[in-house]
Amino acid sequence: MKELLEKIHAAGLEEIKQVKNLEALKEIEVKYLGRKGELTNILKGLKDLSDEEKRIIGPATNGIKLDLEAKIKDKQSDLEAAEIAKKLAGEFFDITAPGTMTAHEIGHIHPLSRVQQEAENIFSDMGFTVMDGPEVESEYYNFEGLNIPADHPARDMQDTFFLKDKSEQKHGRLVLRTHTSPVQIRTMEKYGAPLRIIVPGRVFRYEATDASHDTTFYQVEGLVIDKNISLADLKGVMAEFLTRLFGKEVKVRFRPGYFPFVEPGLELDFSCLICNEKGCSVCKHTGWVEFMGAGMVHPNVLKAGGIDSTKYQGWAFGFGLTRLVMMRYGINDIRVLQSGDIRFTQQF
Ligand code: FA5
Repeated sequence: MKELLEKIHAAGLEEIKQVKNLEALKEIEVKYLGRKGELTNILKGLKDLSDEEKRIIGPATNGIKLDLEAKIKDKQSDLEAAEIAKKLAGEFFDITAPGTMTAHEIGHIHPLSRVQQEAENIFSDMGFTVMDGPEVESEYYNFEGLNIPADHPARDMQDTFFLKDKSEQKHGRLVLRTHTSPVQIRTMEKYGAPLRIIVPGRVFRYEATDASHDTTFYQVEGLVIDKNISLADLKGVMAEFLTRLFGKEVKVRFRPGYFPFVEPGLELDFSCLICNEKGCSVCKHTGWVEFMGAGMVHPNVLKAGGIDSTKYQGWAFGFGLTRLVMMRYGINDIRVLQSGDIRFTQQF
């Protein structure tokens, strides 16, 4: 029996030594160590041997089994390493080749921000300074300082969001500003005359929404204060601004309008670029598009801003930036602009 074991051991070692691939190695493993393998059979037959033989053959068989197991494992590692090396030798991996993944998408400027930046650049070129002001405003700056006292019917022109905060405020209750005009007073107080500013910014109105009205939208305020300033300057500045913005000649015209903070007050229209003044649905067949409110700054407003109205005068305007963006890109519903819908913004 002992000789048989030694023969099996030697044959197993030789076969493991000679084997050339993993498949054949697996066969050797089954042949010697499997459930019906040669060594397993010997172990199964131990029960028929004498106690004396059992004591010798049992441990000897187990020793051979462990040895073959270890040799098979080593051989398996060698064969696996050899296979990987062979594969690598046959392959060329070009680490400088461009990847096959599509490039990561990066964001881009929202059309509202883009037109705002263009407007800021054009006005800056004309010598205007770009100013900013708070979106949460006091009633004083939003209304009283602009010549709209509490009992004035003009308060109803702009439905207002009031803040719940009831704490004692120096300048009345807090509101979400309904227009950018409060920054007129703030700038006059801070810098005095002369002034040449624009104020782009977000404003809020408690209104029912439709295709051209939103509760949150953007305006651009303009204010020029100096000696010998007239509405002729306003007409020239706005014609130049719109011509540069649209890249073709734009005409402007005045119509009478009413705002408590200007006197006289007016509305400014520009020539319809869609139909070249022939008349279309956008300009309601008039050839002109309503654009903004404007006028000569009211003496009460100059006074609120600490400016001597006997020495200085000026004009102010306020236009809807959001509606300008709609006109620029042919957007027919204002509500999509700030909807956050990525399908909309991806078009620009
Ligand atoms: C004003 O807000 C004045 N502060 C403008 C002004 C400034 C006049 C300086 C004189 C001197 P108005 O309420 O008309 O005016 O609004 C100005 C522009 O904002 C409108 O022409 C329109 O383009 C835009 N606008 C008004 N309401 C909405 C709204 N709900 N949604 C989108 N745009 C609006």
